[in-house]
Amino acid sequence: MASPAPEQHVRFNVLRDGHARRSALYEATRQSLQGEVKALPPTWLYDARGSRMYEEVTRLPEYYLPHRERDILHAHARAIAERTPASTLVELGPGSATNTRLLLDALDAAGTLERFVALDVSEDALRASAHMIAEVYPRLSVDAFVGDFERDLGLLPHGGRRLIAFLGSTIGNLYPAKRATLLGAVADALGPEDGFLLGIDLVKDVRRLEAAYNDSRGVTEAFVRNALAAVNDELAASFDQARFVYEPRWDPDHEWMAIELRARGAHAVRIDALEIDVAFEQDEPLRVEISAKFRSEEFVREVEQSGLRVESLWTDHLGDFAVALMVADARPQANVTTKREENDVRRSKHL
Ligand code: AVI
Repeated sequence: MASPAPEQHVRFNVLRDGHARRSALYEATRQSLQGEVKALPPTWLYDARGSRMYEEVTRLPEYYLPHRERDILHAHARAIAERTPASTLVELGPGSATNTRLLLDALDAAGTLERFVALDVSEDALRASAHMIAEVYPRLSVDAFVGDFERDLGLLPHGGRRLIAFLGSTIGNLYPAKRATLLGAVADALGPEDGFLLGIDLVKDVRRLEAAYNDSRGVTEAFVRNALAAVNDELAASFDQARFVYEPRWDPDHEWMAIELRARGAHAVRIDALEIDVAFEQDEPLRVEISAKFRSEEFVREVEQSGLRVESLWTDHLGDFAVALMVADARPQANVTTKREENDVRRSKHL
C-alpha cells in the first residue's frame, strides 16, 4: 500500500495568535533598543529569509557546532534510545531538523517511536521540517506547534514516554536568567520516565569561536544583518547597513559570543511603527544576540539547580561540543549558586 501523503499526518497548531505574537515582539523591540546595551530581540533573525540563511550558516566549515553535535549523536543515539525508549520525540526549535533524524532513526530502530512534536517560532522553517519528517517517517504522527519555547512548553502534548530535545546549543542564545527559567520549565514538564537531551557548545580557543561567527564568505554576517532588514521591512525603520560594522566578539567575563553591529559614526534610526528615534553614538554596539559557551562541570551544577539530573554527558573527539541526557530530579533542590552564575547575574542585571 502506498504511504499516505505527508499532509495527512502533519497537524499544525498556532499557540498564540499572530497579533499577540507580533505585539509582544514589538514591545520587546522597543525595550531592547532602550536598554543600557542597545539590542534587538534575536527573533528578528529568523524571518523566512533569515531561517534560510541560517541553514546556510549550519553548513559552513567554520561553524563547527552542528557538525560536532552530529558526531556525538552518531556515536550515542542508540544508547540514548535505549535509555529513553520514548514514544514521542519533542523537539524545541528544530530548524531544518537535520540532526534530529539521527534521534528519530535510533528511536525508530528501537521500535518505540510513534510521534514527533516540534515547536518553533519560525512557521516557514517548521512547515518545511515537519513535512520532511512526515515524508521520511510515514508511520509517525507529526504535530507542529508555532510558538515560543520560552513560554509555551507547558502547552505541548503530554502522554506516553517523551524525549525532549533541544539541540544546536540554542540554549546559549538565552541570557542566564532566562536559561534558568527554561531549564526549570523543562524540569517541571518532564514526567518521571521522560528524558531531556540538550546540545551545548563548549568554551574553546577564542580564534575558533570568533571564526565560527565571522566566516570567510560573510554568510554569518549576512544572516545577522538580515535582522536589520527585517526590522526595516516590518516596522518601517531606517537602519542603514552601511552605518554599522559587523563585530562578533568573545566576552571573556560572561563566556559568551556577543554578536553585535557597531555604529559607524553617530546617527539616529527612526522606527516609524514604534514611534521612536534611536540615537547611536560613534562605535556604540547594537547587540543582535549572545551565544553562551559552557564548561561541562559548571553546566552540570547549573542544571542541577534547575531540578534536572545529568545522566550522561558526551563530548566529541575534539572536546568542542557536548550533548547531555537529563532526567527530572526527584530530590529537593539545594540552593547553591556557582561562581559563574553569580558573575552572570551581577553583570547582566541591566539586560
Ligand atoms: C541558533 N544558535 C544556536 C546559533 C548560535 O550559534 O548561537 C545562532 C547563530 N548566530 C550566528 N551564527 C549562528
